[in-house]
Amino acid sequence: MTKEQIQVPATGSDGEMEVIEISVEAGESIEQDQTIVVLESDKATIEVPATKAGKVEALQIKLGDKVKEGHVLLTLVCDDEAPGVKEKNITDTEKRQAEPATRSTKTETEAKAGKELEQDSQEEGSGQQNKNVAKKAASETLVVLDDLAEGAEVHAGPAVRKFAREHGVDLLRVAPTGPKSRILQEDVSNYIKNQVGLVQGSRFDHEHQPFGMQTALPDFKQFGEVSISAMSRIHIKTAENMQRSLSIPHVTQFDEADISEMEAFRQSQKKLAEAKGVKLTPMSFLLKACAYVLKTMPQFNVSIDLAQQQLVQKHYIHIGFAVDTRQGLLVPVIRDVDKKGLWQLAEECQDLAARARDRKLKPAEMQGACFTITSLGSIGGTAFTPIINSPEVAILGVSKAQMKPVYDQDGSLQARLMLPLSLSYDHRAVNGADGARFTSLLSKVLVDLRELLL
Ligand code: CAO
Repeated sequence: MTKEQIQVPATGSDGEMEVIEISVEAGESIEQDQTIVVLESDKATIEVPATKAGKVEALQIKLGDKVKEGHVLLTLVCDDEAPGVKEKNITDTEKRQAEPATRSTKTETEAKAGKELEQDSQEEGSGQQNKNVAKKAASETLVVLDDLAEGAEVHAGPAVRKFAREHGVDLLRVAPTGPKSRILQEDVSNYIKNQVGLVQGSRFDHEHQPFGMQTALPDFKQFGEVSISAMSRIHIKTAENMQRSLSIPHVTQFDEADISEMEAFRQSQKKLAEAKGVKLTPMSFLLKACAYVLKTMPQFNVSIDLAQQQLVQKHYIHIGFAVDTRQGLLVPVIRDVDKKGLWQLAEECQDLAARARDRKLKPAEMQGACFTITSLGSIGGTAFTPIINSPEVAILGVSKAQMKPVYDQDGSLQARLMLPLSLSYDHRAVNGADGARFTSLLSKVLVDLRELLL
């Protein structure tokens, strides 16, 4: 057994540094590279790691002390085989397995092992070494963690960590924008700004935090083979929009419409459709029916501006519809749907969907929608919860129509073609009763086409 004194290392700072954090206690078994104290100079925050593993015999400093290079921080009792340390680690691991750790436990463990000695300006040089240390700690703690984010690594310099600590920010929640996925101070600032914005109801700052509360990912290679590819621009844009829409309080109202008559009518028009070179699918009927309901219930044709505490009522009816393309989801918009007939809607729908798939849509053709329809009807499923296309306040999801046994008004059982509807709406703009009224009216209109055809 030997005794080691751990001193303030060369930091590049001539002046005194204040002890702002003591990360270990007398009697504690510590590992090599674990942070023992955090010092603050007038230029930077420096985390001092243990140069060896061992048991802390005595601390030679206290909080607020002013120290310089060479100042003794603590005395360590070291053993070449460090049995005490091993024993302590096993006990700790067993204890943690018995009681699942919280995120803060993980953050603390990871933070301790991943600390860097040098100042922020010198970080990149020894980045790999620190990364390895952090990796080691992360894999040691993985066993006790129960979600993906818990296995994640955080790469951030001491000043950034201190800044995050001071503001109560969990770095696992901050999207890094620095080189090699490092979290910069401005990432933490932007995260705080976004959180404050969310609480105060103002807009999300997408320019600086495109994916909002993105948590750092674990190294998936530790679980098996992976390959990495870049996201397409459309995919990135969709992900950003979805993230923005996540802050909307969604409610989804489910309903069914009996479209047996509508389908009979559609089939009766097939020959004419062929002659016209147009495909008349349920989509044209849905567009027309939604336009009718939006006109009848204008509370669904608004956008809310919480920052200004205003409702923007639209007096036009433009409806977007989701198109599944190889590059990702696109939402072209059909203008003035209420003023167009079924054939014109079918033609426009077909043209826009084809150009979306050929990447020939102009940006203006994907703007200005009041409402969106997303149809998975040709694919399958019985219901889903569509995500509102902000700043719209509602979206209709349509699933596959199925023949079902339904009792009619006389109580006799009939085979009817039922279309599942899933309406998601923004509960800040629309109340639940209106949500149910919307789908009831929509079903009624789809059952009795006279409203649409007149
Ligand atoms: N129930 C049963 N059958 C349906 C249906 C429904 N709800 N909707 C469409 N169909 C049928 C059509 O009638 C057509 O059959 P017929 O040739 O016998 O008439 C067949 O399915 C194929 O239709 P389609 O897909 O070519 O045309 P569409 O107008 O129904 O849909 C479009 C067009 C662009 C909406 C669709 O092709 C598409 O891309 N859908 C996916 C949208 C999507 O990905 N949404 C998810 C967004 S959220 O992640």
